[in-house]
Amino acid sequence: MTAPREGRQRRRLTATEVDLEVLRQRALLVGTGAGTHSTEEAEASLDELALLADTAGAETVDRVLQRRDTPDPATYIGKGKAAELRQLAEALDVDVVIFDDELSPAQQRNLETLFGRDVVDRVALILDIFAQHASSQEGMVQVELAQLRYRLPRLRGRGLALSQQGAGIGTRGPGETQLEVDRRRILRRVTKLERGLERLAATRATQRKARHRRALPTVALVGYTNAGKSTLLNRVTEAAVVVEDRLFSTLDPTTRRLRLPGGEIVLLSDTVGFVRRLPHQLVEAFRSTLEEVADADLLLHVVDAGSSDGEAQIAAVRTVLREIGAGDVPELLAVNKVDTADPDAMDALLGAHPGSVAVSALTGEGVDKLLEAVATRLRSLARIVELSVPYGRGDVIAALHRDGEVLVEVHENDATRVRARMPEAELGRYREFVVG
Ligand SMILES: Nc1nc2c(ncn2[C@@H]2O[C@H](COP(=O)(O)OP(=O)(O)OP(=O)(O)O)[C@@H](O)[C@H]2O)c(=O)[nH]1
Ligand SMILES: [Mg+2]
Repeated sequence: MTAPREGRQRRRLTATEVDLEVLRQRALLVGTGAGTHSTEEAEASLDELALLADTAGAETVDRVLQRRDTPDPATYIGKGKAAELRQLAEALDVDVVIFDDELSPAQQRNLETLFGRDVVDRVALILDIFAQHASSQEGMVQVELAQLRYRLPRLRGRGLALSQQGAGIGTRGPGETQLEVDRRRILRRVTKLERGLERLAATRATQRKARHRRALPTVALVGYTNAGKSTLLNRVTEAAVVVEDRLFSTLDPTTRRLRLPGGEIVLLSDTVGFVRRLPHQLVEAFRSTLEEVADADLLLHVVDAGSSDGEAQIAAVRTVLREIGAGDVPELLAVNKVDTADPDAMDALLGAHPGSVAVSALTGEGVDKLLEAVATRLRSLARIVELSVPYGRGDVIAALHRDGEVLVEVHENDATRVRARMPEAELGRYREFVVG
């Protein structure tokens, strides 16, 4: 790890952060074109990397786009290019070289040796930001787990931060290397964190079930990081979620009750924002948080119309949604920041996405219309109905379980009373049993 530059303030780091941290370092960004199909897309990804680097506290001094279809197994980029980059890094006196893709442990090691500087990849950078922003117990556990899973294969020859805390009496067997000790310690820690997360996930699942029993429809805010999800939640509910002009402000889900214009009460929840190629270690670690999204009745997808690549952000969000099993949840698109966005960009997004609504979460413009649209969509999706089914009509009860979601089933004197969430389309078949 490079020594801190003089006069630069450094925050105290946790052991797991030490070799990921890129705070206030001079950074050289290397675009790789990974996962992109054109130079423009690769540039957009590199723009995003610059934002991520900035959020992590690094200062981007230069950026190079080095497209490569098949990465070199040893150094990712070719040997000649690597030598050029080394010269550039030296000339610019950078502390860290950040690659816009995931590097294999060997590639990272080789590049560090070659450059004589820290080399960080996109995954480590995003993990670092998450580590800085996590504040809840669950959030911190999720991030640490993702970091450890990332670090484990990269242990060899790295700082071995954990070993610096002392291996402890009794942990070192005869002939055992420090590396093995470290690996075992990390594995134990991973297991412990996983257990902790399972418990937290179970609590979350219980809460979710309780919400289901109350039969309130749930709407999940999703979207690219910095799109304005938390601002919108704050605008329409009494929530006081932190809003900031930086990436990944929100890591922990917040849920609030919201009264729609028609009087229906729904639960609206805010959650972590997405980016292109969200590291799989994070998606894995945040699975229980993201399940809230997959479980929602409706997704309110917020897109920042002021960003230069709104469409690409929408696509990136949908990719992550599919990854977390939320690809089939109905979605309503809120085209946000109408107060400042370029009207042409606004129109393009609205035109390309029928049913989308223009809003400003900041000024409140269009928000009433958006809530109307949410209410209409929810009504078209499912209704919560009370039915009274005479004993002897077990076939109807079975059909209800098949067609809808039975929320409550109570046995009364001469009939079973059922509260169920049903798609509007199926409702007609049960008309004669509906009460109230
Ligand atoms: N001009 C304008 N700015 C907005 C609007 N909505 C949000 N913002 C700004 O956009 C930035 C990000 O807003 P957030 O609400 O934190 O965005 P988010 O989607 O929750 O972001 P993450 O939690 O980081 O994923 C803040 O600076 C907001 O003030 C809007 O309608 N108009
Ligand atoms: Mg937020």
